[in-house]
Amino acid sequence: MPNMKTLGEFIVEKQNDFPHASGDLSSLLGSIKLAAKIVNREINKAGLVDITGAVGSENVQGEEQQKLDLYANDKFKAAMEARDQVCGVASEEEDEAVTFNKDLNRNAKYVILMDPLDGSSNIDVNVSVGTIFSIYRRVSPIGTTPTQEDFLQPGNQQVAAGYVIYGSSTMLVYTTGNGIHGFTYDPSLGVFCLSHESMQIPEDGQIYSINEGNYIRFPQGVKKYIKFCQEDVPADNRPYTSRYIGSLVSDFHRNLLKGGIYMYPSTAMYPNGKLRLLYECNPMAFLMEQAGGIASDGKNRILDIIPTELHQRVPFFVGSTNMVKQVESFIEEYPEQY
Ligand code: P6P
Repeated sequence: MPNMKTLGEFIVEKQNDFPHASGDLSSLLGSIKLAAKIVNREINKAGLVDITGAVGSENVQGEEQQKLDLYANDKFKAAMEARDQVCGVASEEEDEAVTFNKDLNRNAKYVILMDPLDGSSNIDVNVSVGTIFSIYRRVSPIGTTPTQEDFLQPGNQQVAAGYVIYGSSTMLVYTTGNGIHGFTYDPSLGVFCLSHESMQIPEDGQIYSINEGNYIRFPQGVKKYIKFCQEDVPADNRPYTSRYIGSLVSDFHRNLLKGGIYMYPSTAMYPNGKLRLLYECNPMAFLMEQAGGIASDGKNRILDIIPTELHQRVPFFVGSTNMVKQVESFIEEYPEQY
């Protein structure tokens, strides 16, 4: 790799672009990097050790928790608590936000929200899964116990966001608001190396990602868009290709590189959509906008939605600008629920 640069070097280099940066965010990203390596090690041997399958409990979403869900949750929480930059963590796997009450953490200025292992039901069938994280500056006073308001901030207040994709290779992709950059893990060296600097998504794409098994209960506008994707119009590169892995991070990452749209609209089972605003949609929306794409709930910019509860769900449309705008126009033209 000609200009091999590690994630750590890149973070410090970019931090120097901000002369007033204290280095706390850089150190926080370093702790995420460490936790990602630990989780990656367990995922890569999941078939060999007793860490796959369900634990027999459910999370607040009512979803069966996988052993690796809880393992990843514990490792990322521990990594955050061990550093003095984070005063609290909200997680898909935790009913309430976890506040760290050691002085070390109470004086910290960031909170982090995360889905420690998204798509975990795919682990047992060896399909890629991911970690998603979102970082905010706290709004409560330094030195106090963080409050709900620290975690219920709109996505446009994020200071950083990213994901780890545990796939054919393991990558960490993040933004601090100055572009989106991808790093590929080299297990022989134990480092993440810069492999995709300043990623940009094509404004048009030919890939649409949606669980068409839910078609019958999709909103009318979404049904119209799916048929639009399937029309035989070679001059417009249609029909598009349908690709749906069932793992948000994997579908998102492929569409980011190739162009495309990921959609999780409201369905019969999830009338408000399935994906969670705070630790799935907001971080992915921040990343996508940094890559030149857009993200909405079908009508409104995801990053401008004012959260009301920790685990709230929203319909999610994210990807190439022209594709998201196209489905939004169908939703506007055909407002019927389904
Ligand atoms: P469905 C995984 O549970 C997840 O949150 C996303 O990673 C994925 O895109 C979606 O749900 C899959 O949901 O209902 O199509 O199985």
